[in-house]
Amino acid sequence: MCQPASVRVCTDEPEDIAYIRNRSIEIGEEAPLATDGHTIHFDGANDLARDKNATKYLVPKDMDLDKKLNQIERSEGLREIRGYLAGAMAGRQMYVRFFCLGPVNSLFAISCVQLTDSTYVAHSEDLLYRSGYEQFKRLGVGGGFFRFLHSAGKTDASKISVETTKRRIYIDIAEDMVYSVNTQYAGNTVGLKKLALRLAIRRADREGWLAEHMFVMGVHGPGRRVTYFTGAFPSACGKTSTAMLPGETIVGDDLAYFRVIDGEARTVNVESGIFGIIEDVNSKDDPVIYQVLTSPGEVIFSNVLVRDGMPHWLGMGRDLPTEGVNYAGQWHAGDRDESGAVLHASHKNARYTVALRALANLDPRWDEPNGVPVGGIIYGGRDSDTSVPVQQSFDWAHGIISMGASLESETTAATIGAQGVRTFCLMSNLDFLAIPLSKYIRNNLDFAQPLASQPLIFGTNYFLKGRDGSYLNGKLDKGIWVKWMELRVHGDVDVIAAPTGLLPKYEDLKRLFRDCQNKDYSLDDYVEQFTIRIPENLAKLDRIEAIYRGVADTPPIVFETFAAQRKRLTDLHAAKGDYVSPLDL
Ligand code: SPV
Ligand code: MN
Repeated sequence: MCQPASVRVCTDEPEDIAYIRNRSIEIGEEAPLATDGHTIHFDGANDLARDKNATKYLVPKDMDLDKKLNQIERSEGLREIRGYLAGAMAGRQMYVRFFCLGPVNSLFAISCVQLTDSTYVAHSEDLLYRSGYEQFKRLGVGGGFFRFLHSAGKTDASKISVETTKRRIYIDIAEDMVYSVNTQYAGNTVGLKKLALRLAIRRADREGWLAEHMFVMGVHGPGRRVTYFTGAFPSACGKTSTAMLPGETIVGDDLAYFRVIDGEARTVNVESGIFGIIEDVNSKDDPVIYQVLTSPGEVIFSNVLVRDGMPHWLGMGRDLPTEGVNYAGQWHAGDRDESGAVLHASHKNARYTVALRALANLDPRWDEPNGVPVGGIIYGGRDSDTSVPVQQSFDWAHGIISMGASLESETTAATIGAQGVRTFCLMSNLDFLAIPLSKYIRNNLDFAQPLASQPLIFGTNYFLKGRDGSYLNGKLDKGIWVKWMELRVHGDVDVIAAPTGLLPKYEDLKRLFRDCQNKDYSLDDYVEQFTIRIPENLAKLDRIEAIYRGVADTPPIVFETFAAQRKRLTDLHAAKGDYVSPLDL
């Protein structure tokens, strides 16, 4: 169908992996930078983020997927996308790659095959996923493969996809197959990332496990104790920088599978690398990743500014050059795009791609076949005015419903569209849901039933602002919140019950700030940050309840949980007014 000039089937052997890396430079999808191992890749000016509108499920006529999910009738969609793919690889080489999601030889493992005409996609996957050719030989064609077919489509002299109005990402749930065409941005093309997540959510639903948009990290407690946490944050809301917190260890930063093994909740990193947002990565806020990005070693930079062979990005902690080359071509400070908006030196969704093995803080258990035990689960959004910086749910169902299923976030540059608009983002997984919302919530609620000990659930908010509009917390305060959560998992500290959850006590945070960061945390700061904002919390409940009233088959416990939360908030309001200090609870 795609009519490539030739086909290169790659094995797990180093020479095949090197072939892709070299070929990418040879044909110009990547260019070498001055530092050994570093390359730059540019996506097109209209192709710098996930395209939610062009991403659709192919759904057979007689099937009813949730109406909140973007879909197209299967035969119509197949006709359209196969039309775009027909002949799309003419004159180019097609690469056939085999990978594995999750640790190989494990219960979690899912075999994948990617066909692509993009060396950038194929190279990225070498950094981001475990090799799977040997597994493919072992399992053969009956191995339950996820399959991905991608073509960049028509490209210009700089190898940029030009027909972005014909960009399509279609997910054929009937065949575990995803088609992607006329795009290069990794979130639309790297099959094993967000395209596989959609298929995995369906497989997990059938088989009784969970596929989540979550990091996995080890938080280091007193003594030599390590407690594992997973966290769901919408894109560009502090997920990677939480997983990379100094002093802690990373298992993964984006995708996690969960299973119950011997009565225990276990999780693995689906990937083996990071495709992370580069903006604001600097030596002060993200020292570990900054070190990797400024040292020799394999790194793909995408959509940053390049000057004299060096990558530059917003928030890197240095003055940026006033000219260079970026995704828009030659760039000078003050340049504007067609719509008159200022063109930044680097794009807000500019990223880096590195293998986990490059990281000094990689958790030693990151690749264990049975994963790591889950101590706690964190849900966090970009919320300037409602939720406290950190709180624990009353129990599993309260956490799943009032934190995960109620997650909202102000939109960011990780998806195409306006930024700063408050949107509903269920478990930060809504973009990738491939089953009805009610079913997904039910699966999350049910997951903990067989567990002897259920992970604790926490809600965080790194983006709370004060009356003057400035952020109430520093970027590294999240390092204290994870330490506090770790202590909670082991029952080492007490809490204050608020209507929305269980709050930390001032003295515990004060001690943690002093011991971990040598900082004086004032009582005034604590009170301002942890004041329960009742009108804002009630408004949020109104918004979320209205959404679930429009969701078919929402489990009744969802509405019961909202009603109980509303009653706690209105009772406190009657007694103490709009804004209640944690010291008055
Ligand atoms: C995200 O946007 O959530 C990412 C990057 O992790 S993408 O590959 O675009 O999904
Ligand atoms: Mn993500």
